[in-house]
Amino acid sequence: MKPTIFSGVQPTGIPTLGNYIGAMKGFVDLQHDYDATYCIVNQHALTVPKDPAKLKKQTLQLAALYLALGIDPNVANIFVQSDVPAHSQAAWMVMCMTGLGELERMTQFKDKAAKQESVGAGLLVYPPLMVADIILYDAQYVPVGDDQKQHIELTRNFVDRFNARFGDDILIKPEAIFPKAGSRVKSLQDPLSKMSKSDKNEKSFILLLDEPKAITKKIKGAVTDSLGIVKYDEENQPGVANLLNIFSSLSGRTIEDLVEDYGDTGYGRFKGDLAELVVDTLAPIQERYQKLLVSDDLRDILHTGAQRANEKASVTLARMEKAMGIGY
Ligand code: AQP
Repeated sequence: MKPTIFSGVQPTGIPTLGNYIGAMKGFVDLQHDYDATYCIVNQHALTVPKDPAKLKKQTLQLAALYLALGIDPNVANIFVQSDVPAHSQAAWMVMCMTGLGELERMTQFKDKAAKQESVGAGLLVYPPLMVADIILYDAQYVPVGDDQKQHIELTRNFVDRFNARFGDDILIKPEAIFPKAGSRVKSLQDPLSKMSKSDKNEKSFILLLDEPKAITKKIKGAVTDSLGIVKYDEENQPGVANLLNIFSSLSGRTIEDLVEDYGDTGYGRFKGDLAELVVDTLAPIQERYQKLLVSDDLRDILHTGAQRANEKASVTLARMEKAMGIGY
């Protein structure tokens, strides 16, 4: 039997190159070697106010993008979180066994709460929903970006606590899988902070559907330094290090090879080649996406995916409920 993986992305807009390199590229690369389940986590998207029509549209857009990236629905299961009620049912049990202090310590909660005028309780209890997402599919591995480290740790601690209290091996303890390069792609304008689609500065991120011209402009305008040497030095040259990670992830070339190639030739050729690489990587994805978005198959794929996910998730949920004494 293949090992199991689970991961998800929020339908909060067109994903960035950071989402792709940090997580979604791995979804495609790993699908044949693992029993893979990939979710569109639309309930997570409710943790900060969202326009309902936009959320619906973005859910289908993300489904089309999953497929356009190369996820094969006959190989990996793709579904929408809200189609599987077990996620919120299991999340309740997770919440009841998670300390308030643990949740208040989550850096993503602190960061996101600081940006809101009024903070909904969902923002605080979003990590237990993520724990539920993962454990319901008996996931052994979770391909994610580095910003999710703390949430995976929370999941692992929860599984230990649950199994210690109710019986060994009821839940599977997952491990994170981070990409070799680009586990945290940085903003093109502030290489000390994460590339995020919600960044107010559009020059800071590349969206997977950006036009070639915009991509080239953003990469050529990426903040670097005045040293003019292509070298991997996160501390003194964070902008260049970020571009090297992107280059290495998309080309499959090692950082050492890239450094040797571009060395002290300045940043012009380096940025130009990287822009071309990003454009060439995204062009076929964009072409497939446009066709998939209007295809009748999209809803059928999600419907079948939800059925499969419900079957699997209800088994784990029943195990959890039995262990906790829910039912009579
Ligand atoms: N910059 C990044 N580098 C590497 N990985 C990243 N991920 C996100 N940003 C980067 C990974 O993408 C997956 C899906 O993320 P999400 O849907 O939970 O969204 P997010 O992390 O909230 O992404 P954004 O772009 O920052 O969205 P907004 O601005 O809406 O909050 C995860 O595996 C994540 O690690």
